[in-house]
Amino acid sequence: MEKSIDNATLSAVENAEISGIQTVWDRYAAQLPQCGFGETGLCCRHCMQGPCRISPFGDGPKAGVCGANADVMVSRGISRAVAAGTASHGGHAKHMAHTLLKSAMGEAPDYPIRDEAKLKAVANRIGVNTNKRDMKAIAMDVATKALEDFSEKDSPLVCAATTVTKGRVDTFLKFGVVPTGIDSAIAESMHRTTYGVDSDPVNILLGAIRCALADYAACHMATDIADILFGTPTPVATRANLGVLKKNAVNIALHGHNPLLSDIVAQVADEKGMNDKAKAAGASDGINVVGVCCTGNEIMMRHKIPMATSSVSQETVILTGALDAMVVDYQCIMPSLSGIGECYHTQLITTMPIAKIPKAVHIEFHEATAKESARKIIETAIEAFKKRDPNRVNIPDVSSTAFAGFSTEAIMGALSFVNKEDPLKPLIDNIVAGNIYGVCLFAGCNTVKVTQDANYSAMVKELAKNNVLILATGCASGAFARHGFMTPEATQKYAGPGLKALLNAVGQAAGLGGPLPLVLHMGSCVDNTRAADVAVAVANKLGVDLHMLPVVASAPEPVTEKAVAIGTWAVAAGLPTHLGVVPPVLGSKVVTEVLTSAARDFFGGYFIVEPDPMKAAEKLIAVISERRKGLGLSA
Ligand code: MSK
Repeated sequence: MEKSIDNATLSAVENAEISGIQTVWDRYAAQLPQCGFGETGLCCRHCMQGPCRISPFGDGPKAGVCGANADVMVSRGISRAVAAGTASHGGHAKHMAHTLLKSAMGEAPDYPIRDEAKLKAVANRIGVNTNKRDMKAIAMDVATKALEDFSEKDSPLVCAATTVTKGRVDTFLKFGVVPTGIDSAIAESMHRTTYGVDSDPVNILLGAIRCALADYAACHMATDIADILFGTPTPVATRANLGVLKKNAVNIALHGHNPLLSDIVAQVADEKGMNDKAKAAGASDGINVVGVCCTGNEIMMRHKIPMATSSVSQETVILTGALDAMVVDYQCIMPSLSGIGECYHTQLITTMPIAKIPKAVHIEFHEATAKESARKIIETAIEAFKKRDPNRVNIPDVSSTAFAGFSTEAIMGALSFVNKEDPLKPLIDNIVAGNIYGVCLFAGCNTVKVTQDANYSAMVKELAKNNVLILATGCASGAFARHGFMTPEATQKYAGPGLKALLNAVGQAAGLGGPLPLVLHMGSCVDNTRAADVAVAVANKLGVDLHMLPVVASAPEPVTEKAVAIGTWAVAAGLPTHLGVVPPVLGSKVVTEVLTSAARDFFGGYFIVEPDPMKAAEKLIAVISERRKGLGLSA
């Protein structure tokens, strides 16, 4: 299997091979064949009488020591993955909410409220009085209400209940999956899946859905507060891929998820004093900040900062020999970065107390002294630059233009150039007329288990050809950005006639002089809720619920537990959701059947597991066709 279809990735990996440096692909090869019990979800380590395992072929024991059968093991395993994903998004969201509170209390001077309109919109939505109140008072109440969503309370989470359709709320109430606290939902999932608690696989899965809806609330909260503190994204043009590194600059990569640190580093990197220091050290182009993974998405859409690469290829940025510092916050950061950094002059810098890596320099980040930390980080990178070996610099000359920053507000803004009074009308009219056949949200990661980016590339071409409007977040965004799919040129090249006409009409009306990009960049992983907001607005306008819309989701290369949580809430929201990698559930017929079929009877959404990208695109088009028929539209 080819490692990647990205020439920049392949070039950097070749550098590694020449230098005898192991990458993620080598470590994957060393793991093969991977454990068949684990791959099918049939191993359990939840107690010390284990580990237990059940053969997926039916030979050997039919249950673990406690009597947990295959259905119990698999449902408990997947439920714990959802809980871990929710804990990650919950931790991120809580960090944002605490910072908003500190900002309101005057304890975080580097975090002023940058988007007052968004603050008021969120406040009005969650029931905070905005009438004649100052921004700090409103922010205090918004942050307090957000933080209340973490512990158990006797009403649904405001960040979820106020952002979905009435029909969804009724469905969630009917099946008893309304979470009453983000942290309490995680705790409940861990409790019910521990030794000797819930052993009904369907009940366990309903618990997982309840936890996944808490994940949705956390994601929405994180996005809302990021917009309040750093501004709601608007479209910007930038570049993506390793070619964005500069030979004559101090190159700093910001990697992870939370914009609290990266946004400040991006601001400080623009300071003249910092650039003068870099130049004095011999970097004639000053400081060059680039992004990796979702932190990369956050700074790309708010600061036009170029994206170097995404998840699976994160090591390649160091392998160019031109990276002076890799600065990480939390999530999706490979521990291997420290060892690879040691093979070069690259300084790995950790910043969060919960995410330290041995041998990295730890510059702990605090909101009260954010700019001070950012300056220290940049000075550390400048010191590392002085140790760079110019003979080892090998930056692949590969990068693509990428337009980023299509927040919900930006999409509505662009549509309002076509119809000021009723911005959704052009979108809905085109869906009804069949010019837009349906909508697909691409989300999720890159994985070593498939050729990097191959699924994304094949699927987007096929769907766009069939007039499916494409939205993207997370490392899916990174893949499309690196391959030039986030450009007007890609629209001209790949869009079917109906899709091309709409993207062109909106782009022209918005004064872009050409069409909108083929793939609309909506942000990081937590920003999947931006896409949900668009779908909810369309559903409300049409007077239908989400499970009736010709809208689908796809994670062609999922990796993390966060992706499991997001996929689960997408299904609960009523979306048919494609996975390009088989999750560890095949050991249980009951779990496989619930996730791929029965979930549809409950929520309207379900998982479609299809590793072949062309077949996956065909299946998604068939689902869209079925939904169109259900709405009485041409199929
Ligand atoms: S960074 S969760 S590898 S999308 Fe959000 Fe990428 Fe997946 Fe992490």
